[in-house]
Amino acid sequence: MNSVSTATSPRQQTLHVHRPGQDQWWRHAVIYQIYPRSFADARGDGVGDLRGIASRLDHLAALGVDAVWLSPFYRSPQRDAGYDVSDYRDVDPRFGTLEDADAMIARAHELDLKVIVDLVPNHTSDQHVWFQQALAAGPGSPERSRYIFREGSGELGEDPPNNWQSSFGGSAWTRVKARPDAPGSAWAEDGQWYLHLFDSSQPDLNWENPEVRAELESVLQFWLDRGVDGFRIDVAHGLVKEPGLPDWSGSVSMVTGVDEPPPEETQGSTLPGTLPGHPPMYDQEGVHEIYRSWRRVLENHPGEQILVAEAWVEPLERLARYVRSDEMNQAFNFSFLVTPWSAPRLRTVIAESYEVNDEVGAPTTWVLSNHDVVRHASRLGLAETGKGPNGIGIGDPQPDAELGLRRARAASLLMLGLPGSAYIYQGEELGLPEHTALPDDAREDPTFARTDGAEKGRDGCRVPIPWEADAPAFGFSPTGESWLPQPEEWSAYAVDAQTGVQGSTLEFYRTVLRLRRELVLGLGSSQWEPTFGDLASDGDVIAVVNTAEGREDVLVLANLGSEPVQLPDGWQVKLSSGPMSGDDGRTVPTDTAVWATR
Ligand code: TEU
Repeated sequence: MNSVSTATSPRQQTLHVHRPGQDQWWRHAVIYQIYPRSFADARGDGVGDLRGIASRLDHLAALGVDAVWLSPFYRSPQRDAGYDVSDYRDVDPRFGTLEDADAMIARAHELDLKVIVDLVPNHTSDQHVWFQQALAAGPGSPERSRYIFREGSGELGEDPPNNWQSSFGGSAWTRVKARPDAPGSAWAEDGQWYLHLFDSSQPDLNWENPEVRAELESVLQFWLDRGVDGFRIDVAHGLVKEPGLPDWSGSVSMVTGVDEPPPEETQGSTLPGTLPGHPPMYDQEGVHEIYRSWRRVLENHPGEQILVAEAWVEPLERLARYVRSDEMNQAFNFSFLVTPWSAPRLRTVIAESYEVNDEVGAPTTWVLSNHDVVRHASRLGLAETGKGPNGIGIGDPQPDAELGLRRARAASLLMLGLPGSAYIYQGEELGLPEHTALPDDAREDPTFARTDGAEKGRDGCRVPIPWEADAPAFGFSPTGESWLPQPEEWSAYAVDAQTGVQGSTLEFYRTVLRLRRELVLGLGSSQWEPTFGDLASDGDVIAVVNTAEGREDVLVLANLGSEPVQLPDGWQVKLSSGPMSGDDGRTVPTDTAVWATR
């Protein structure tokens, strides 16, 4: 039984107590994720770029966010939309130049927005000079030891070294000579295999090699010197693998985390302190030492830059180990993101999030959407809520758009009323749904091809966003080009179609963020509102009071039940995610959230 959600005494009602001095920007920032391919395209080739981003940053300043995080814009063959980096110190020509990056960072700072960039340390692109050198140099060379090359199993080495599966489907190993599109001369014929937890074009780096460690620290330094305010660390739980690379027949797939725990007979991890059946490629003890040394790199730099862990690690207690005081500053709260639309389940994850993060003195974060998952305006409109499928196609069960949006607005109001830092994914402020009818031949996510179409993949949440209802490509590009087709109905979601329109999702987010900032909700303390008694512990209402000295208390209440509920006495509505009901406007309908003050 969870002691927090069944609490009865006032003391046990406490969720989180703000500690004096813990007021740094990243403890309460609202961070907006820009997906560069799909934000704004200044050049008109259908792919978003850095000049496009710089030209639209005023929208984000007006929205009221504190920081932006940009998915990778480095030089890359774009086999995994930029998460396959071939040069960490250059901008891909599709996105612009280093000068464009400098100008974009400068413009953001002018608007008082911090800039967080994405660092991909688990793997490089196969077009990275290191990997090309590794192929050319052959087995046993120092060049190969920057990656994870092994001899195959089987009599002739014809089988992969172990049974690991790629998160994108298929084996996690590719044999050097077997690769069909090998760039000729540099390609070796020695028959070794290399490890790739993702696409075969994304070879995993060998983090046992000091040269790899030194190189990535120098990359951090490079971007710190260009003025960035932090790094989002891709696959932060994956860098170190268990020695010996033991077989593991569990499956780890995109979005879902560990899908299938390994069967009893499987050899799992034997490391002390790891969980039974712990995947030998994830969340190994050795990763923490890396983040401790990175923290030192940041601390030696003037200003206050941060590290954010993208780590699909459960339970939350394990995740909190990434944000101990000498490691990273924040970790994405994916446990919150994947929680089904259920008040008891959400209450549990909210309580646990505070418990584990407070234990290590880190801020809790909240996130509902990103470039890897079905947008929450659609996910919450599916018959089964929760982590959702990896993409939705024409033949799949379709979300209920109206229900999804109603719940999405309620979920966002709940999330943004809670102390901690919160993430917004581009387009979510427009109430944008997933594109659920993309033609298969437009799909680019490697998961689609690697699973033979069994998973539709992540393209549906990556479609270029609409700015102007009546412009070509809805103002995404001046020419009307768009690397993925946009649904016609998206004109209604365009920024200009919602600006100044009362009740629009955009104006709703603007108001929410303005109030959140005015009341400094991100730095509040929080407790369960006791009025609901049993209802709050077992029922369909989530009710949290966000408090701070010197300002009014704010009740953050969400009704996930099928019956309307009354606002407790003494509270006055400040803002709601949808229309209130009842003669006095104090009734909270189904799938509606409210902020109230007293
Ligand atoms: O995603 C990584 C990711 O989601 C994995 O951590 C996965 O969920 C995990 O293995 C399951 O436990 C990041 C990026 O966000 C994504 O876009 C990239 O495709 C991927 O890394 C590879 O770089």
